[in-house]
Amino acid sequence: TTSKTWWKESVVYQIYPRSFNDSNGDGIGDLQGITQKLDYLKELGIDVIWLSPVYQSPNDDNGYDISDYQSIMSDFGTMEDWEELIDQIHQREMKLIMDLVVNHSSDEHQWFQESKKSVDNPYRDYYYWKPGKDGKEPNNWESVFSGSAWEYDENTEEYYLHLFSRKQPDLNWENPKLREEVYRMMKFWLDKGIDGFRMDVINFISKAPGLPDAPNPHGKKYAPGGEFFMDGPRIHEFLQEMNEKVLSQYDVLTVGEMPGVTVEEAVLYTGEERQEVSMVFQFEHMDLDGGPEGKWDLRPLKLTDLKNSLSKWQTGLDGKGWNSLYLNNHDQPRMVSRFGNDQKYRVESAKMLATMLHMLQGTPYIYQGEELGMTNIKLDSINDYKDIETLNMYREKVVEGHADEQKVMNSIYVKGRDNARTPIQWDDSENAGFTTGTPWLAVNENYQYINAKQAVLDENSIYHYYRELIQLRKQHDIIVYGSYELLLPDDEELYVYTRTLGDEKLLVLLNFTGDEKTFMLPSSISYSKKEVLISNYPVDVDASIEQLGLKPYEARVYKLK
Ligand code: TEU
Ligand code: CA
Repeated sequence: TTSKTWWKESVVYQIYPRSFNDSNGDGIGDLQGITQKLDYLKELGIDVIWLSPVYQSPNDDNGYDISDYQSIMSDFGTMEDWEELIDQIHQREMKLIMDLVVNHSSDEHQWFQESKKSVDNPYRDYYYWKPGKDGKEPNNWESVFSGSAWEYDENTEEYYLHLFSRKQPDLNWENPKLREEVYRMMKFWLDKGIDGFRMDVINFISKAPGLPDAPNPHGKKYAPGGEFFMDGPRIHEFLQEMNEKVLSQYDVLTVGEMPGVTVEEAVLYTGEERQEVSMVFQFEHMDLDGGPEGKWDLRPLKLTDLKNSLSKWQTGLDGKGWNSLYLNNHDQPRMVSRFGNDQKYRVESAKMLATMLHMLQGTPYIYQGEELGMTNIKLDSINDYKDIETLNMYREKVVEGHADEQKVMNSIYVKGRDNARTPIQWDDSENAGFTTGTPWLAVNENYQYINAKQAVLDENSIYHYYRELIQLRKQHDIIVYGSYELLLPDDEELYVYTRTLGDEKLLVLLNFTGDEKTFMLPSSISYSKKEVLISNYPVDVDASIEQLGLKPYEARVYKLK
């Protein structure tokens, strides 16, 4: 059964600080810039802000490489700026969750600096150090950011593990001293008043003993070792310990980012009696348009795959755990470019996708700019890109591997993380009002007509549609707690589902195409009263719903009784 909890009824808004709002003209978004925009977020109606990392960092991976967990990145401001920010958030009755990045630190963290000094340094076991095997790396694992997951260090003649960049050495959670340090650091932030954590790749922290080689059927130089570090042997033990020692003493929202997590594992992570995390970010629906070679191996999305996947998570966690709902974040392309139509039907399809997500069971996350219908970008040259994943992949494939440049650039246009990281488009002035200086990453040139100022003034904008969706969640328990059922499972054009709570039903109708489509109400659905809760086209509320026409990318939600 599902208990009622504030974090189930909340809508979360993610801020990627570097790209949100620059207050001092250095081209980089910052904490004071965020504070200036809090009224905008309050007006939108969101309950919780998730702040991507703002800690001291050399920015090899834009703050996901932390060199000091208890101080603020100077590019973003000071601890006083941060205290002002949380204070202003709380004054507006919103909450703040912070990013917890403890699968790895920066190689510039003091722990790592000590660790690399000698094999018997007290910090040596804070990380994974190993001697080479036959003059090569200790195993064949591939880094998520290309190349080997091991880096050789001449000083002690050993390798250290880094699942991400070589400036992100993996922390060794087998070491109880490291765990205690992490718990102390978490308490530091919780005692400063934060309302929870988003936990970066938290299901990677327990590695299989011995770190065995990954299967490598195609005889490549390196191979993905996921099965030896995703949902590893001690992961539930570590999370329960973290909960017992830290989280249980606070009333918090925790969301574990978990690539590769299955529904069965998610039931364990989010089952309330198990005391691990509130919810997880799963990746299944993000992987449907990638092929066997991974995200850059482009595949067209089949709507039935998306429906099957979301339905599995909806029914699999109902009454057993809790879903998080997202289509965007700082690692993913813009949803309207990816799943909708970012040209002729940009507004309609963005609203349709938002309807799909916000009517599901779970806690919805909005990524900055999503509420404006911001789109992907195409920058002319690889030199205009900043993301380390993109740059490393390009180097490996084009510079070293001699792959077709145009093909690789095309995969970057479709999937590159910088699509999500272009500066927020506040208005139609220079640099979209993001900065008075030179933005750290190009502004999308469509800011002249896609921007917050326009959206707030236009009552038919995507922004106002999000406001409406958020308000509806506050008014109708069924949106939060109702059970999900998929209709028309084999339809490649329409996504139709119901939610049920007591004697009420929601009927959610979504047209995923640019054409008009007809919907026939299945005879299994009976009702005596109907009401339109929201739609992205004008609707004749009295018209019969036994058979109805749906316009291009139309979304419509009925409440039936
Ligand atoms: O992302 C985890 C992760 O696996 C991503 O690398 C994701 O799979 C990839 O971006 C999709 O191509 C988290 C953070 O969200 C990401 O920004 C960090 O780069 C990464 O961890 C390392 O901290
Ligand atoms: Ca700045």
